[in-house]
Amino acid sequence: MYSQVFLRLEPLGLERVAAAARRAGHRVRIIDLQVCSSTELQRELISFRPEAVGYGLNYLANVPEVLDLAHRVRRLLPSCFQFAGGHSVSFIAAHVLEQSEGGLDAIIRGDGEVVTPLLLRAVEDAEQIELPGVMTSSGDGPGAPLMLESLDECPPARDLLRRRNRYFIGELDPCASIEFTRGCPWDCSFCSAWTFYGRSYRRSSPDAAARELQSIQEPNVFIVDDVAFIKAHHGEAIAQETERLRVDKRYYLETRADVLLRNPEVFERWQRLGLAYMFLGIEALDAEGLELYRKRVSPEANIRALELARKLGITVAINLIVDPQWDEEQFQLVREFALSIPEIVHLTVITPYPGTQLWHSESQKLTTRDYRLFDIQHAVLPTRLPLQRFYEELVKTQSVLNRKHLGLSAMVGAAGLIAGQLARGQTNFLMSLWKFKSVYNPERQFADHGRELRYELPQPPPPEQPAPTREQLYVHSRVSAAGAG
Ligand code: B12
Ligand code: SF4
Repeated sequence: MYSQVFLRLEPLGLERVAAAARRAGHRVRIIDLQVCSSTELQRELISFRPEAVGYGLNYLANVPEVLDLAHRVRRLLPSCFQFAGGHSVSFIAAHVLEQSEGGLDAIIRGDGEVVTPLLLRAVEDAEQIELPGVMTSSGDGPGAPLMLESLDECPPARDLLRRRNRYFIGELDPCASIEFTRGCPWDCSFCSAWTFYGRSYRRSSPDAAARELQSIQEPNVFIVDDVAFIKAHHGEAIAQETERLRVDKRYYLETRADVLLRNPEVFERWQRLGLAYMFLGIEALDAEGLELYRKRVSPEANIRALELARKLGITVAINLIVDPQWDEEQFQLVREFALSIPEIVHLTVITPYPGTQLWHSESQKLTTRDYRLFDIQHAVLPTRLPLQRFYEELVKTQSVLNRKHLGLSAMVGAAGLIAGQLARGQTNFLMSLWKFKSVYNPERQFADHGRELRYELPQPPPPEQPAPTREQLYVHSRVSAAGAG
């Protein structure tokens, strides 16, 4: 839902996989259904007649759409090899493969760059598919999923995307994306970033990162790292190369309060380089909530980080996690808090995603297993308020927060900026200002629970099953030597 209002960003993972396939000699096209219609997809399938189609499944909420698409493509091109990969599907590969009922031939778990060319070669040579991290109807391939040793290898095939001017985040319109690091050393209970990468942490070389930035045509860049600038010296080294190459852009990144407090110099340097927006996952206002989410940050540190960001002149957006057990009073407290600070406040509803520890502790309580509701804007756990009331309170709070930044006065303030964007033919930010009411709508959100259900998430683990060890949660179980430390 956020992607309909506040942002739409390029599919970097898919572009990297496309680059790897192209490097192996294949002719590759990308259709991003965020910006292309299904008619265009159909036309492309008929004219290009691909021998293989790969679907990006980073998001659980997209699983039903991909399953339906795989059947459509099967009917159109019966001998086409179809596979999927991405973050979310990596945790439930066997389940999705079975649900596809022959629509999908394989699912790649983990990084896609190394194994996709091997898979395509096996398909071309009509060999039996037995590759690490590749699941087929005959089962899982041997060994752990293959990791890309160096992030500098196969930079994303950005040239394959049409309509790049449709990607934006807020007023950073148009906006490209870049990856400086892969992995996260923390272990929050609601998050699957750390379980996906195991304990690995990889960094791009400063020289390659700066050159990639230089090659980007857009004036704005989203740095997609889970936690930016954990290693201050790495951030400083990229900054130095970026300065040397005289790259002039504006940036958006996501990081943690404690990282900002520990490494203020690197953020200050990037602010001078054009860092305009920063997203901090504050998640909870009290120590108890932070403990529950295993955030390993104190409420005081969170407040100090906000003060520091203000001093640095960086606009901050924070996220708070909504507990379905909140009542009217709790929502009121959050509204008051949000209005008392200048930062942009986002709310996301706690959701036990497969691959998180929360999935193992909370999934028995799920009120629904409809993939489409797993977008952290719907309640999939029991609510204390009646569900419709819960959505009314949630949307009321979100509209208060939204008005603070996208209301009339904010628009008047942004008039010059919008005029500049219009002059360059960019309308994404302006359109986003009108969309809020149609997307955030309590009746619509409540009604979403009553839609016809065709595909569900896997059954939760039985309560008597012992909690998995950390290692059992990992997709990438091998720690990469490259760039670690
Ligand atoms: C950047 C980002 C975004 C961007 C999306 C950009 C885009 N268009 O892809 C924005 C800010 C828009 C976004 C939004 C959301 N996000 Co997000 N996002 C991320 C983040 C931080 C990095 C993703 C990334 O680009 N990584 C770099 C690239 C290179 O890696 P990658 O995408 O994983 O791709 C690799 C593999 O997955 C695989 N692969 C990927 N695609 C394919 C395709 C094929 C065919 C193959 C073979 C392999 C393959 O190979 C790639 C190369 O190794 C991840 C966290 C993470 N570490 O993954 C969360 C994450 C994916 N997001 C998450 C969530 C919850 C959301 C939102 C639902 C939040 C919200 N309510 O707003 C929305 C949903 C947006 C939507 N479209 O529906 C969750 C996923 C939860 C889930 N299980 O579904 C994650 C894991 C964050 C988390 N910690 O929980 N997100
Ligand atoms: S929420 Fe952020 S800090 Fe916590 S594990 Fe996920 S990516 Fe890391």
